[in-house]
Amino acid sequence: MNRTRLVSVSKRMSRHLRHAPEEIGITLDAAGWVDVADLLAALRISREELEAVVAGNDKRRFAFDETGERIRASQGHSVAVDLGLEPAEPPAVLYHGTVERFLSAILEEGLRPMKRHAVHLSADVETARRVGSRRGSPTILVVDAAAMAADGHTFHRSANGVWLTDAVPPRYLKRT
Ligand code: HQG
Repeated sequence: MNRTRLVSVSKRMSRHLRHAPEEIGITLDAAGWVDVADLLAALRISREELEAVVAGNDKRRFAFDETGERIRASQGHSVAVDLGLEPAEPPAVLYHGTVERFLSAILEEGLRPMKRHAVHLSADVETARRVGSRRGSPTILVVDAAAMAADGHTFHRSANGVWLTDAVPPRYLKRT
């Protein structure tokens, strides 16, 4: 499968496995899973193509279950799903890449999940920079995850290594 096709199928999968399953007539279960057979039929792709997209995806956005018969997005949903992740001890600091135009709101009200289920945080600056770059010249915020955890905030780590938390109040945020 060439790169253009790979990216295009991946984008369709992100859209339908995170935000709009009904657009292609599929239903996600409570944990976000869909039967592979249903997804293949809905996207009109083969199992080999699906496997190429899952394996070739730069962020490992999708994961099969242990049977290989179901698939889901590992994070990023706006539809109601409970990924069933165990709470995890975060590293002392995490990073969030955003853009200047959101900064005054963020520093005033903290990071909010906006349309997604959770605030997405990165374990390294490089990843946060890439996340921020999607919207323009990136600004990196440092999150005092150790203090948040000590204060009782819960963190989860998605299957593809993204750190998730409900919200980050402004007192835990610092500009780099
Ligand atoms: C901003 C991509 C104003 C926040 C990425 C961000 C990530 C606020 C935007 C994943 C705010 C939400 C998630 C507040 C947060 N006031 N703006 N209080 N709180 N924001 O896309 O973190 O490629 O929902 O800074 O790589 O950018 O899709 O979140 O700019 O991992 O797999 O509101 O999505 O992954 O945007 O990105 P998003 P995000 P995928």
